[in-house]
Amino acid sequence: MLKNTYLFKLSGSHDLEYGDLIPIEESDTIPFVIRRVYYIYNVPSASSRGYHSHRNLNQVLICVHGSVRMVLKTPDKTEEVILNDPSQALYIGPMVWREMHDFSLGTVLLVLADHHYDKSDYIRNFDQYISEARKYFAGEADSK
Ligand code: T46
Repeated sequence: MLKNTYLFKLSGSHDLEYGDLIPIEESDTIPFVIRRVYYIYNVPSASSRGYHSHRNLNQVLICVHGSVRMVLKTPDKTEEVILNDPSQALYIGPMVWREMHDFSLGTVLLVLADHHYDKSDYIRNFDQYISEARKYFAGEADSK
């Protein structure tokens, strides 16, 4: 996967007759203190969302119903991930460009975040993103 991203499995209780339940607990399940939760729904299939990066935010995305195609970018790589399983979670850390496409009808995308909403943490211009991300990832490599 791209730097600052990974997929992981959420464990829970599964029962063919009784149904399924997945608990989410910070530190055990989620690798940060959860300070904000939001969900995205009612997205027309022709709409795409995102087209930005965050400078500092850590997030975990869980598609609790339906399906969405995530396009993730760093300066040198692009990757696509389909989220269509409520027991699968996608971690996205700082400085990863994200786009959301092809929402199926009724999709609900749950997002857990480690900071309150902060407009100034967003980079919405792709050229600006590339410029900041190159410095960010070069700095990370230097510190190793
Ligand atoms: C992200 C992807 C996965 C708020 O007022 N509070 C909030 O916590 C959020 C997330 C958004 N908003 C407002 C800001 C905009 O007026 O809701 C509106 C839609 O937000 P935005 O266009 O940023 O939505 P997406 O779907 O493009 O991006 C969202 C998150 O903003 C972003 O952090 O990573 O989901």
